[in-house]
Amino acid sequence: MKDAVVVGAGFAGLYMVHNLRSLGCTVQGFEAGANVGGTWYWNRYPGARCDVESMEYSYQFDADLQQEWTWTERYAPQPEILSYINHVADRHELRQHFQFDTRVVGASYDEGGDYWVVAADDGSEVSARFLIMATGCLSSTNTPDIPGIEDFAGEVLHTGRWPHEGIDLTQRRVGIIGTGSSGVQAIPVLAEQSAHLTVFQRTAQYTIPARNRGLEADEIEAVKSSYPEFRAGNNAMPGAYGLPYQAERVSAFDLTPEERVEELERRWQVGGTTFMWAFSDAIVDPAANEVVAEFVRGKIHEVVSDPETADLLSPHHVIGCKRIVIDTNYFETFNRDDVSLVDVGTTPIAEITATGVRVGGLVHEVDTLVFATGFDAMTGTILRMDLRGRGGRPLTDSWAAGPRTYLGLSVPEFPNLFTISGPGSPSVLTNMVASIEQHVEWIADCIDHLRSHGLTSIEATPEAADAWVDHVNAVADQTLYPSCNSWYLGANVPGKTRVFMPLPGFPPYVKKCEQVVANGYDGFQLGAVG
Ligand code: N01
Repeated sequence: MKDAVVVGAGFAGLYMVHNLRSLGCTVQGFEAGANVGGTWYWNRYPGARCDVESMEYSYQFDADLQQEWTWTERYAPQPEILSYINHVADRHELRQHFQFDTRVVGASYDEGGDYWVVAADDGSEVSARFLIMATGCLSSTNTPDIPGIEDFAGEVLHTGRWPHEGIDLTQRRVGIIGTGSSGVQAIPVLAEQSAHLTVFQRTAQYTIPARNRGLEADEIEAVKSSYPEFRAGNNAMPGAYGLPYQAERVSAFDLTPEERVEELERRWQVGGTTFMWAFSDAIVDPAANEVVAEFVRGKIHEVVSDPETADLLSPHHVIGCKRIVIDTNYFETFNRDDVSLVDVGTTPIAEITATGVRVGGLVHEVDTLVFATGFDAMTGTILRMDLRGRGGRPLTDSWAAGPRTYLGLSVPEFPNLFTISGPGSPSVLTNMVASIEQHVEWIADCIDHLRSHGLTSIEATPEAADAWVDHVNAVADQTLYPSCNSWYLGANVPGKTRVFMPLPGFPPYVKKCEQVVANGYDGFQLGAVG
């Protein structure tokens, strides 16, 4: 029997294996892809890059690595992040612990022996004391069930499963469905690469200029010369990122209208998601939020030459309640003659035909159809496995009313199962790499504690999980996040229970995790077999 099975070889799985190995644990890793990288292995669509700055979006645990590795752009493109992850895997000899091209399809907990029996799609089974899901928050793609899709004569692509060899679109009329982060990044590049691009937009998007650029040697040096302080400062930020953009923030209504516009304009010129930090109440007070939203709508009308197109591209929901997006030339792209915008919010897509997409009475002819329709976020991947805890109870049953975890790390009735950046943890509201490191280190310390005390099981109590779910909801309810149809709520997947899944606020969360340990794993039941 192994000490642990780790599922996934992205940022989380690699660091988990690294730490377990340091404890002297035996580990079997499984990865569905052919190589390491996780989200950065799969999401290879044109224009893919991170929306957290490159000097922040990297591991903190290896001081030499962060000195030796040099990022080239403010926001790293997908190939550079993937080569970084490959470099880390080689540097720490992590690849050898994974079986690639292998998907975990199920696992059952053996109550008599305190271990998991994990089944993979190659028919193999492995037993392990601990089962650690490093499966990512955005790893199961969501493709809407639009009638006729199987009749389409051209290629159908999904941004989250882009062909590794790339695709020549120069002679193709391309249609893209979806204007979330993936669509907004891909659209300007696809417009350049294709003969014609048709964008099918259901909800207009608030997007802020990324103002991406090459990094200068002196700014890289400034961070590298004080990396520990830079990391500590970022980790004290609500989302574990954005230290350079911190500013004294006041309510929108403590400023004059002119001062409000000045601050928004300043942040618009700086670019990036920290635009939303202009006012302390931007994501809690609808009136402050509307000031920010109206500013962005004004920008859209400045950039887009055709007023009707500008209207259609102007969102009217709460800004930030769907994840804020950053872009390079997104709105500018709609000034091109070879780009069309189709509103599928008022009149939904009726069907896909052999030659295109029918909306109302009109078929928009395309040769290639791109789904930028996102993911069954945070729970999709775990729930697609047949996970069975105490008494053979399936996780799908346990989570029927939405994910129920303690700290986003542990599930009652599923002992010795850990979820890295699971629902109920800050995860997608943070710099994911920072959140991942915090979770991995917590899990590794916990396993070390159990082993050194001769214990063989840890399980969240139902009371602790219920209180935690209430806490996550209460924190989210103090914000405007739950006010629109976002994937944070599961609203993008038909039939998915609507529950706000991530927890806003990284520093208090970290403190809580530390307190739980200091209080003897408060909220958990620890046990020993036999
Ligand atoms: O997915 P999304 P994504 N008909 O769910 C539309 C991270 N990420 O892949 O808003 C028509 O955000 C849907 O419309 P609506 C990041 O966390 C990060 O873009 O539901 N349209 C929406 O426009 C991000 O938030 C980076 O009305 C349909 C789009 O598809 C997360 O991944 C880059 C439809 C889906 O948007 C997910 O982003 C990329 C239908 N039937 C991703 N169904 C960076 O770091 C769905 N849509 C920069």
